[in-house]
Amino acid sequence: MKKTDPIAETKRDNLFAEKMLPGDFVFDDKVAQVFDDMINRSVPGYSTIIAMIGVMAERYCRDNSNIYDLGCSLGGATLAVAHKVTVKHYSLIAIDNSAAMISRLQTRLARLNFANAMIKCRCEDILNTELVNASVVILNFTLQFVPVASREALIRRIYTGMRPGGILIISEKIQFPDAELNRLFIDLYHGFKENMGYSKLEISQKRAALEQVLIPETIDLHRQRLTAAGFHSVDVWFQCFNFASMVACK
Ligand code: GEK
Repeated sequence: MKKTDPIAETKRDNLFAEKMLPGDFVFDDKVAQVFDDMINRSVPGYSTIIAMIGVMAERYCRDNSNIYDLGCSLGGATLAVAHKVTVKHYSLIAIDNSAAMISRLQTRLARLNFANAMIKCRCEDILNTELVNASVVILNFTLQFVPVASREALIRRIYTGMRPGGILIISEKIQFPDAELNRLFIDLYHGFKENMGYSKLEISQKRAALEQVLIPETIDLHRQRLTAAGFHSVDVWFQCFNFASMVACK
């Protein structure tokens, strides 16, 4: 099995570079085409988070269990897990409701000779998908796109579908209760995006497009929801500005 990803066709993200009419962000084919570049230049620490998801999955994956990557996009986390986990018999189930993402992920897996391996791709809404016998569940920057009213039920269903001793890894853009720190982190984040080559116009148009679609919450709210669902240990393992990743243990 090849260790490197030969997909060099991922294009540079300039979707918001020209002045455009306002509209909500959607995960369509245009986004899927540039997604790797977009997420790497838009989420501080993305590559570290992806690598560490692999490390955590390797520790927690159990024989004959399932690992779910919910909202997998092009499979950044899925591939990190597939490369790290050494357990022989397990299934890695990558789910996204964007047909464009799933189709590109399938092409990628075929090129990497993973197509017939333990990775299964499903184009499904994670609010309806079946979750069973999970030792590891990954929600890497996905819950933030789920309607707020559906988040509690989803977390509870994930908990129910997990084995005792399993972990949920959940990464999110976050909000801060302190208004000054909230402003500071957003401002620092915009500085990060400028450093990554996005113009002020791109940053503001993308921000407007995400406003009604990506709803961030506080770490406290995530912690409360996870604890109320039954997870006994919950904490942040990574944070950079207004992006954080938490781990929750069943
Ligand atoms: C990564 N985890 O690279 N059901 C299924 N998929 C969904 C749903 C839903 N209800 N809502 C949103 N999505 C990836 C990055 S991106 C994060 C995740 C970002 C999917 C959506 O189609 C998109 O592919 C993904 O969640 C969010 O590690 O773009 O900031």
